[in-house]
Amino acid sequence: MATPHLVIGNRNYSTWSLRAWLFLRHHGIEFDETRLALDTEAFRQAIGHYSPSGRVPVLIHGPVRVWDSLAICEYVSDVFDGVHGWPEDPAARAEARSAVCEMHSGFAALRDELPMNCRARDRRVDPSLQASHDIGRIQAIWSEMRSRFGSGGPWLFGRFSIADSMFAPVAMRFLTYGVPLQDAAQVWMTEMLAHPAMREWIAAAEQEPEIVAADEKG
Ligand SMILES: N[C@@H](CCC(=O)N[C@@H](CS)C(=O)NCC(=O)O)C(=O)O
Repeated sequence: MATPHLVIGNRNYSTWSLRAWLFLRHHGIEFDETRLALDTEAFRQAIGHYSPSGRVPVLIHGPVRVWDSLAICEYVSDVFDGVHGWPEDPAARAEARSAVCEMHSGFAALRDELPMNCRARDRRVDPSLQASHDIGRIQAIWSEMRSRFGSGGPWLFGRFSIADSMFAPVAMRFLTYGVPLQDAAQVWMTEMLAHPAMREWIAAAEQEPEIVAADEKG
């Protein structure tokens, strides 16, 4: 099988890149990587060569091109042995998909007002009503998934799933902006931030020189 090639953006800021990268890394899949710094002329010149949407992440695997983070996680689950993207149980699976779709298509206020900034700590923002609602809703998802489906392991559905990858950048945001969490949500967040692949990502983000001014808040 060809070695997959993942094209990502800045580790410090690119949440969608982190989701796909973490999923591959968690499952020990070997892959080549190209990093294109967001919001640069180099990005604009190179991205069309890799991604039909002009966005990252994109996974290239032989003749296959997958240009969306969720689609990458699902593709990897489909083609690599031993990768289980979703819980087996149909009820858990349906709820995992619902939570992932809610993340993938929603929480716009949170994403806008509390951008991921892996190397920043002790930032403070005053979230709007809508962003506060997003924060509450995400905590409720984490707590509920852990209490109803998490008995088989430390992750949202016990075993690590696409849902954990999809919410990983939110854990990063809550750390940066010091968002206080309830117990069960805090436990999952602590587990996620201690994941060896997350630590690897954060350490590499800390070495990046680029600054995207629009994502420097608080
Ligand atoms: N729905 C896409 C979103 C991808 C996306 O918006 N990526 C951002 C970086 S995190 C991007 O490529 N921005 C570059 C641009 O729009 O020029 C996914 O899930 O992969």
